[in-house]
Amino acid sequence: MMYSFPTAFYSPVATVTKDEEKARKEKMSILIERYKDKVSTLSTTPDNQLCKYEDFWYFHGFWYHSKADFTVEAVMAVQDDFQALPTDIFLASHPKTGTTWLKALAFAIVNRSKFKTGIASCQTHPLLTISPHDCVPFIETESFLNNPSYANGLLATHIPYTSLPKSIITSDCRIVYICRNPKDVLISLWHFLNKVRDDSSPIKLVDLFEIFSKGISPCGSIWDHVVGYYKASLERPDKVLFLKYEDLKKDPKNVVKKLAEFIGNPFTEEEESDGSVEKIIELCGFETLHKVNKVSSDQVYFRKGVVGDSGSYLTTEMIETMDKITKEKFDGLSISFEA
Ligand code: PAP
Repeated sequence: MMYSFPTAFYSPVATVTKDEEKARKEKMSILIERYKDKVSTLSTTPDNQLCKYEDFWYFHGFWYHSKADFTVEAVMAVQDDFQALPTDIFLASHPKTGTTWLKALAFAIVNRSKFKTGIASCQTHPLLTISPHDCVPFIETESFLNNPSYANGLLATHIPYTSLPKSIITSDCRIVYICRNPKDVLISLWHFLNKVRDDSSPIKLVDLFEIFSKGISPCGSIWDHVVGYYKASLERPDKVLFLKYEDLKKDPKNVVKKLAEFIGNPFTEEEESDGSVEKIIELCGFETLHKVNKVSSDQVYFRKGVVGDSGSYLTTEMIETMDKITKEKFDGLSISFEA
């Protein structure tokens, strides 16, 4: 499932059929109508280079789009309607921090007795034919579509911790959060937006930098998003697991084992010695998923998948600004990034 965005900022994707697009637009209109009074009271972004393409709305301390998926209306609807089950496991993230990878890993771990994970031995694994986004739905999108298909109790969300629907916290659900160096997130987002926008003029990096560094981005600020989940992981370590994209790149085996244990599917000694962990890492690795999704609309979720790519794009001043914000925002917390 490619989640699609009908505004100028994001564009609908080619694989969505006309009927699906029509139904989606109708549901979107219902949500917009439902929340129009509430949204009309919110602050919007001041005029600047990027916001001439699209406004953002400020809701409960974070910025969102309006009139599409992953929007302020979707968050309001999820807050009002979504009922979590105690057995649900939420994969939470700010956009572009490793959501797709985490979805693939969690799905492969939870379903490993049903679907063998060795690429050579089992070509029928869902992840070898469909995108991780088809395997683990976002609650925002599902609520928006009014068509819940919550598979295996695995669900995803980009909603900040403090804005999660109450039942996720009161039901004591487990939450796995993944964060990533904000500089790489900015570059990943910039490439993504320019691929999916239907406006022909590309967004300039300098314009995106300007608002991103002020905390204005979809479900942003990234810094506050990370801090919310990080603090929750300290307060409720048995319920919130905090992961870093960079650690997953550096030491996938240990992180995957930790993830499996946290979500209640630890690897047995036998599995550890028969290479099961490595098979899952290979199945969910960038190379494999990039190849599988090459001809689908979901190819936009697989660009480079490396650490430190921002160094090739950001100016020295931009790097200094971003590093300064990261240092200030994460002051006193054990969150750091090497590059
Ligand atoms: P989303 O929030 O829109 O779902 P998300 O999956 O969080 O996006 O982030 C996409 C990034 O993860 C891309 O990073 P890049 O632009 O710097 O390349 C994408 O390449 C990367 N990514 C996706 N799958 C994997 C994977 N299996 N291993 C490593 N990185 C991955």
